[in-house]
Amino acid sequence: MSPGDATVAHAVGSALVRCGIDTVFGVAGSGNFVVTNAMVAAGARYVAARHEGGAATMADAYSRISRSVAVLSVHQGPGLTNALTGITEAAKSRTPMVVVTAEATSRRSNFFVDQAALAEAVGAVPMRVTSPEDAVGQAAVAVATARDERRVVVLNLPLDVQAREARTAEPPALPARDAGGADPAEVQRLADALRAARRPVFVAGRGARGPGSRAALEELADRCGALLATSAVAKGLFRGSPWDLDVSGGFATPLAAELISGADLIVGWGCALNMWTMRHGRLIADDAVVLQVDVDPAALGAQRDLTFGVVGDVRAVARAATTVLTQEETGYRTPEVRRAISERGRWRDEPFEGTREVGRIDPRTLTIALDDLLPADRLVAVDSGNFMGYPSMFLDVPDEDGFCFTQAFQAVGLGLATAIGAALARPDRLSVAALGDGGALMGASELETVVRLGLPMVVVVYDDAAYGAEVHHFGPDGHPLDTVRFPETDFAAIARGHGFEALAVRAVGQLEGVAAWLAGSRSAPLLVDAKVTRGEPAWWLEEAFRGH
Ligand SMILES: Cc1ncc(C[n+]2csc(CCOP(=O)(O)OP(=O)(O)O)c2C)c(N)n1
Ligand SMILES: [Mg+2]
Repeated sequence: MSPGDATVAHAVGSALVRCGIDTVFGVAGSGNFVVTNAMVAAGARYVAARHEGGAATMADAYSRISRSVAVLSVHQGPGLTNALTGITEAAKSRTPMVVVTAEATSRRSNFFVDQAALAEAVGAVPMRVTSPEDAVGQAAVAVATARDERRVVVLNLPLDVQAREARTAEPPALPARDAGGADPAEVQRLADALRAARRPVFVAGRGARGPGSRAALEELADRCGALLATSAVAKGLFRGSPWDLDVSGGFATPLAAELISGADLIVGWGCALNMWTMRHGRLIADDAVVLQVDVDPAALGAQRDLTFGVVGDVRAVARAATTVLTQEETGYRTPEVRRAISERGRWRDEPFEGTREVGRIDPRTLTIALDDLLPADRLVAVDSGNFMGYPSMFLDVPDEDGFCFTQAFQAVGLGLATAIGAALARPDRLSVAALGDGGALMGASELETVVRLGLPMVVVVYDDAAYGAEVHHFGPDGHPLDTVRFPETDFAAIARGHGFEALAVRAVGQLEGVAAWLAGSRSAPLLVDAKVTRGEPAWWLEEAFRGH
């Protein structure tokens, strides 16, 4: 017995683990110490982050790649407010996550803030443990809500309730929600539309990342002759298919953009078809039929006007539609299209002229060289900024678990924590964090975490010594740019100080250091401070600013 074992805090912690939680991310303070230790005692793995913002995004990324409910544990008040950006990203992305947070009992406490209102404000579901009698059941409901409704639940643990004597109880068995089989009439309508289409394109999103969805979508696409694309969050889903167009939207290759805009029918599968994925609608032909399939009725048409929507789970609806379409159609799958995809399906196939600047490397040249060097079995996490398209477009990934894109809130600074959480979910893969210099410094508190956890990770900083996004957006109009430009930062020295191996890269030849690290023991992580050219804005940036 440890002190605190008889308390409500302990009972809640062990109940969460009995409900299936295996990993907890957090920063331990007095208010969440007992509940966190109870989770560890019950068998959960605890990952200590150095900032709650890092912990929140690690939990989010871990959940996305492991497809399990993650737990974030934070101290009352500032522990929760520090985590809010990451919680908002997770809530917007429908990540199943439980935030276990202590809660100040008295308004006189410095730590007091209206935590339920904070949760509500960022799209999370506030819950509270209210008594020893109900504590275990309330913990179980929090996990079930996160899991079945794909929500972020903020489970408040008031300090006075935490300290009370627990009533022992097993968490109630909560039935899992129905997997979302669709109305047969809606499936028929979908099948009819697919049969009538001459040039159908499927765009799969986050809701298509579940087990079995790829196979179900490919089978249906075979029946109607559809080409296959994804939104950025599902990048890699159709890797290996000859009909894979890769990502639709700002990161789409010229060929993918041309083929998607030539479609006469587009189906968003677990995909909102939002302004990013559809380039503000420009990728949709005026007379194209636009359909959407989603488990959540409220998601249908929320981002885009539809011809019609179908409520249901992606895999279930795709399978049901496949049974209706008995005959295979050529659809969009002509020999010319297949050849074009094989010849021009990747960004690397597009010729470009690198920008030149003394002592600096073009970001495309850099990324293509890294793509050649890094093992194919990789997991790429990307931060936000002008640079972000280069790793997203030029680093190939093996499947949908090879890419973790925490960009629903478009926050700078989440990239490193994303790579850490994803790496813990897939330790068999090389995790690659692609960051701007701004995002790297914003998330730098977790550099120590990478080293402490012994993660053999590669961190690439696209270092232009600036908030490049702002420089390129405002610079051409003659605005003063002193607020968004910075002196050179020696990221290699910062990283070495944490225990990384590190090198600065100004030319392709200097990437030999990366090859040497890959061939070595990888006992310390590697940071590459790539001093990138600053002359040109990235071509997706204009798109980004249109979305404000
Ligand atoms: C948390 C947060 N703060 C500010 C912004 C606005 N913003 C968007 S991109 C950017 C610059 C990021 O700089 P860096 O990481 O160096 O990438 P770069 O644009 O230079 O490639 C900023 C400040 C944001 N999106 N999120
Ligand atoms: Mg920068």
